[in-house]
Amino acid sequence: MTESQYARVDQNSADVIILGAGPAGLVLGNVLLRAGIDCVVLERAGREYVQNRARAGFLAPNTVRVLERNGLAEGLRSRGLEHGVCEFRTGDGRFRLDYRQLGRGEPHTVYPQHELVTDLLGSFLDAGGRIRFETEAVAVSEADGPAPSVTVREGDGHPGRWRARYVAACDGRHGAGRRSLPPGSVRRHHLDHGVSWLGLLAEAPPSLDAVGYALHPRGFAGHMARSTEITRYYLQCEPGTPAGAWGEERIWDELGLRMRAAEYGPLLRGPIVQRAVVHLESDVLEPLRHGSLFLVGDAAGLLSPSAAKGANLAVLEAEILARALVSDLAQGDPEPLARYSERCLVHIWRAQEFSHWMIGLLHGGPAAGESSCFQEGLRRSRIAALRDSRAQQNWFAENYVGV
Ligand code: RFL
Repeated sequence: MTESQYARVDQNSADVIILGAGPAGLVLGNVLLRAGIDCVVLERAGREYVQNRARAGFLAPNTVRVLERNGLAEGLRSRGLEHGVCEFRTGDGRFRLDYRQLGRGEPHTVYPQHELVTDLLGSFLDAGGRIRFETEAVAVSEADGPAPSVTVREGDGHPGRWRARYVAACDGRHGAGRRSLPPGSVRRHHLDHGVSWLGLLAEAPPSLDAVGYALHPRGFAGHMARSTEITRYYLQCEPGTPAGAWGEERIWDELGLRMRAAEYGPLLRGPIVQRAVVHLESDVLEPLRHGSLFLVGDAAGLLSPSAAKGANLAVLEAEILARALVSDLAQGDPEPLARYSERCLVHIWRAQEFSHWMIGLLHGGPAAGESSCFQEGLRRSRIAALRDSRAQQNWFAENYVGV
């Protein structure tokens, strides 16, 4: 489309344009709105889709504190469940870690991400926030100048353009924020772990009162409660396996086998209501800024789901950026904005390091094939250290709930 065609479509503006209504975008929007900063959220999907997309569930104590101090924790305080135990099952037996009693002595709060998003959305709209659903950001332009713009495609296919002082890309790893970075402006550090998980959501109560990590010669299996009625399971599968490849019966049989249900108790079965293959990949972008364009949440760095850190980092980064934007726009102090990238990267690399350690614990390491028996030896040794060493358990607990 030419400049003159754009001139004919509506010109919209806000001080801050937020791309994406996930945890990052909605925390950012809420904090900015409460501080009186003019902002708008542009979201590709419809409201119903956004409110029903089941993903994360384990919130770190610091995430709860961030939400609390911004008045966003009412739902999770009343409906979230405290969680503090994980159980490891291997060919050498099983053991439990009550991580509430270890490290800093703090639990997780189990609260499904789509419920958190629903709460955040409700509070944003109640406070008069502006959000455009079914509005896909196509590109961010002129980010190296003082007036960046975002070209969009509305739900009915019409193009549009928004102007802002700043753009916050909270639109995930495939969003317009990342796509719009000029080549060479930002470095991407990427690691493919060579492992895939079939992520399943079952309409079935949890089968154990702990996060379950099962290490089996046939592959990893995981169990994580989402509520008293819903449980997330993971099954390691061959990379490239289509999500629909396995029937429900086979899934439950395989979960039972790998979780050693015959020894430790049966799994409570129910319909599988969602499934997706997640290939374990990690990346970090550096720096998290190009001019007036900032990267937040999954757009800033992708974490493998091995340690459940992604949504937690998204919330933390959103608060850091919100405060920095308020300093700049309301108080005329650009210093915190200048330090945004550096501050967040410290947290991101720490979370990446622990997630990577978890993959080593659950899978032995990125290398498979010829070195796999060596990797298996390392993995058994790591598990034994976690079972036997109080120092190792404290280290684990601190990192497991920390962001
Ligand atoms: P989100 O949640 O992906 O939201 C991005 C939003 O941007 C929209 N969007 C666009 N909008 C406008 N224009 C465009 N061009 C757009 N492109 C995309 C999308 O529609 C969407 O609404 O990113 P955000 O806010 O950065 O939040 C990140 C978290 O969602 C993610 O890190 C976690 O879900 C990761 N994760 C977990 N994290 C945890 O902390 N604890 C967990 O227990 C946990 N479990 C998980 C997970 C991720 C999983 N999957 C699906 C990879 C379990 C799974 C299975």
